[in-house]
Amino acid sequence: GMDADWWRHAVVYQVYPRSFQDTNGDGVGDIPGITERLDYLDALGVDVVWLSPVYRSPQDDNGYDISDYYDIDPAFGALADLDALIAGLHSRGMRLVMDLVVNHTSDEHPWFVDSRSAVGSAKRDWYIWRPPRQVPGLDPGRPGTEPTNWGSFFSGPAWEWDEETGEFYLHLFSRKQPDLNWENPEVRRAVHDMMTWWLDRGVDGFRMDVINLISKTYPLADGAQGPGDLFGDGFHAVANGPRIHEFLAEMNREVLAPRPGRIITVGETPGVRPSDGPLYTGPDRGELDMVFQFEHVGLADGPGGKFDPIPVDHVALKANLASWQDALAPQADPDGSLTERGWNSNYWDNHDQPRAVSRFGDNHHHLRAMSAKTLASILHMHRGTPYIYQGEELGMTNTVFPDISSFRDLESLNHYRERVAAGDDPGAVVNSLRTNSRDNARTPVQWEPRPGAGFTTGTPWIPIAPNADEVNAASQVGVPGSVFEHHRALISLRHAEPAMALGTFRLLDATSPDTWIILRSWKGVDGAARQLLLLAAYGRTPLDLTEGGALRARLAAEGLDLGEWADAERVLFASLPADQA
Ligand code: ISL
Ligand code: CA
Repeated sequence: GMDADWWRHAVVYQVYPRSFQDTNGDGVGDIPGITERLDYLDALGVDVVWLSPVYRSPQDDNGYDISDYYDIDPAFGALADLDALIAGLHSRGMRLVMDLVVNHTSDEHPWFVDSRSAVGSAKRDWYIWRPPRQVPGLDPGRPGTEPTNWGSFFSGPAWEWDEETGEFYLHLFSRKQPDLNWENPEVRRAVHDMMTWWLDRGVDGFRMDVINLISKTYPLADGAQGPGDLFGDGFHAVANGPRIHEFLAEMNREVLAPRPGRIITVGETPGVRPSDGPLYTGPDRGELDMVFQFEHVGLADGPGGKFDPIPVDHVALKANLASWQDALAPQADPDGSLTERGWNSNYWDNHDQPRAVSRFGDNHHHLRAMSAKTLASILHMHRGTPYIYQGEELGMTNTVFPDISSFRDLESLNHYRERVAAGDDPGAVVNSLRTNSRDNARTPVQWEPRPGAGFTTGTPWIPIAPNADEVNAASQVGVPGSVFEHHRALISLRHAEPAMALGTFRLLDATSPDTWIILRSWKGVDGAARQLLLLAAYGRTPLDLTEGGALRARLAAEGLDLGEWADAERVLFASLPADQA
């Protein structure tokens, strides 16, 4: 019996099933493996498990290409295994969020098989088909006759030619992920029915894959294409489109609203800006509880995109997260009470991002754990629901890729093929993939220091990172000072301390590249007041907190007197070097 806003106090843990725990030695993680590890998740203290897709799928994009929304892929188990997982979670007071991938299906989904069978198929209009562009001298279907100049997210054009019916279909992702046509009310109804079926089965919510791409801007039109670009930019024609809020409000009315208080929803929304936050997540809007923004992770992309990585500017990173805090800050009413205008979801890591400790911290041996703990403290001190990606709670790092054969992700492999075909040096392309490849996040969870890392007794589908003997759960659970115990302490603090979940947010010393200082303030209805202060060193320079020091003076100029905190009941020092703590 938690309140309707229970998810504002919750911590979500993402499981990428393929890499979490294998139980049958085939090298692929499975649902029984998750169930076996529930006591571990319970010990960590998380409230919700978000499960990346386990539906039946040809696995072109590791399950983000679904061929049957009502069944489990045999690689992961069966429906009965999912029922057992739900029961195991619920008996421990945890909930299950399923991934909902409905911008596209697999090309092997019966809907698409029907749709491509004939121009006159009853399901033709469930996907986005267009005749070829008429180009003098080019046969229909040849490169250059695509309906628009858009590239797909996974290299190559966003259109695939269908010889049989003489038209192209749209696929923003791989050619095995055709986009559904959300303009068609039958499509929307089919998705709503499917969601209801899963809720009736006991799942507690949805993480909605690229949900802000479901409304396209019609007529579909060419996007900007710079000199040297292989394709034009279709993103602006498909992101946050004209009917997106209508579609989400309809879904909410049909599926979610009838189950008030129980369901948690988070939309994955690349390209949203802070001003979009209240539109997607405002309590008065009836759309989603939260959205994932991408601006902060985008700070690591260079001019050439994610495979042209640049070091993250720390001051810009702080500023970006603070801008989201401001955009979704509660409104203070005349009587002093606060009205929520939306809610943030806060993350460093997921299955599409390289490991946070490598990207935003320092993964070298002597700084790795301290970096991971500092990042965890910073994440938790932002207002909003924190999302932890499997292995993040252990400080897992990016892996080492000896050559192209150690990559598995189609995004990396397609990019390699495309760039090499365009004449780039193969070694240089591999090098460009190393920092930001999604495979960094997808190496198996490191449970124990032994062959297979406790993940599998067989051959893992992707190589285990070489530091598994050093970085693993066995050496951290119950060990004071470990990254795992730091996460556990932060989660339990969030549950106990209303200022952590609900307090207002203030960033101090915003322009310093060496600090990350956050003040959270909360007032209860009975007048009780609580404050939490995070003083984190970011980078290699320890904080100088001495009286008369420059930092104290800067904070004093912003109205924060550190002297008043000298005997504070609880000061959360985020993993300062031992001599400072
Ligand atoms: O990592 C990305 C590619 O550079 C992102 O653009 C990513 O593709 C985007 O965030 C959408 O991600 C989601 O949908 C994809 C799937 O591959 C990702 O794993 C999923 O999180 C298509 O379903
Ligand atoms: Ca398995």
